[in-house]
Amino acid sequence: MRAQIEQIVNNTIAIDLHTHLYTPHFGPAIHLWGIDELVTYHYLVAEQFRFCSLTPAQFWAMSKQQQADHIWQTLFVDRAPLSEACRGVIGVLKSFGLDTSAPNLKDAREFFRAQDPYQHITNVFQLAGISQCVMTNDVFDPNEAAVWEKGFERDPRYHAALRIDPMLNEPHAGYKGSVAESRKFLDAWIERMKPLYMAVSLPPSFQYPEETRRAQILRDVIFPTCKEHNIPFAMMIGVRKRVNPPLGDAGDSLGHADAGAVERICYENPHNRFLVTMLSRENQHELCIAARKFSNLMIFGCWWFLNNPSIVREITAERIELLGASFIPQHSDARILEQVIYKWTHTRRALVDCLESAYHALVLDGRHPTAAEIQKDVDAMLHGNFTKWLIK
Ligand code: HDL
Ligand code: ZN
Repeated sequence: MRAQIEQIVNNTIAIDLHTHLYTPHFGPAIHLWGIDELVTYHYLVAEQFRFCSLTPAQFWAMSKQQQADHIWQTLFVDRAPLSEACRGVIGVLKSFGLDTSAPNLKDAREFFRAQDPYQHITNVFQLAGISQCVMTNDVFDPNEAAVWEKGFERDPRYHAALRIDPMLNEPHAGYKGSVAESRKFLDAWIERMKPLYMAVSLPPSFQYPEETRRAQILRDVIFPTCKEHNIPFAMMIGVRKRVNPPLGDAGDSLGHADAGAVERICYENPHNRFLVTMLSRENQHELCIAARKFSNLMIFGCWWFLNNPSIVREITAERIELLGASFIPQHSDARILEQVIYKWTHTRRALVDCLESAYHALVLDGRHPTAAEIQKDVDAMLHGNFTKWLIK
């Protein structure tokens, strides 16, 4: 049965519903690919500080290539690349037939430099087994907004997601509009971007309802706008930004949040559809129970600090036990193009293990799943549950 599950999981193309990938139109500052970006991924930036005496200031003073050379030496030459993020880089090199024990990045740089950016995207999606991805589009970033305002030919493989963190989390620095102005602002961006969903990340302290501007904007602007445009609202809950500011993107942490806020939002907005992921391992069981209570709640992914095989297996096993195949097991959260290769390879490995265990238990209890039944479950988890959530 394992071989059958493996064959189905490895041959079912997935939709990657949350990434930080961009098409080349958005420019080299945010369309990131190649070995220097892979090796300076903020997960590895955080990890290399644990093995070297560099201060953050000294690290950031180096060029991107110098940072990559330093990280390669520290995490990949001076010792075995043991962590999930390190193994991911190894997996990417292996998928292109590159030397995973190279003493430096010279050959890898030559390989990536020789790639045509557009053909490379096709190659990478094929290696990752994904057909489409959803970007994270920050309309409050003037550089990104300018690309949208200028217009560009959309790549059907890259969908938009309207990310609105400044509107909800930084009113002082972000958006200050009235309810009417906010709705007009969102209507205009939805018209321009045609996003598959609207999204926000929220701190562990997130509460709903509460007497705050954030709760008022959610109630009076976000939920009605999503309902009117018939798009889901994605809440990614539990991030504590910049607990160590000098580390930049590597400086965020997490905390336990109140899954009750998710339940109250789903209960008060029965005609809205929600995508929710939570960052704390301790929130996962509560989130599964919330999904059992509200059929307008679709839980997704083993987000960020949870995207480690030991935790992915634990979370996916409990989700299967509590929700069957009615959840979305993973998204890559990839920031650098080639990361989708290892993030989806690692996801499929864990999913095969969890499904083998679940179907084996089903056999013990008296029913042998057919190949068609296994395929139906895997289709739902890797793309069907998401596409179903978009059309109502
Ligand atoms: O807010 C988010 O979407 C997070 O995924 C952050 O981008 C985080 O820095 C990240 O890259 N997680 O993988
Ligand atoms: Zn993300």
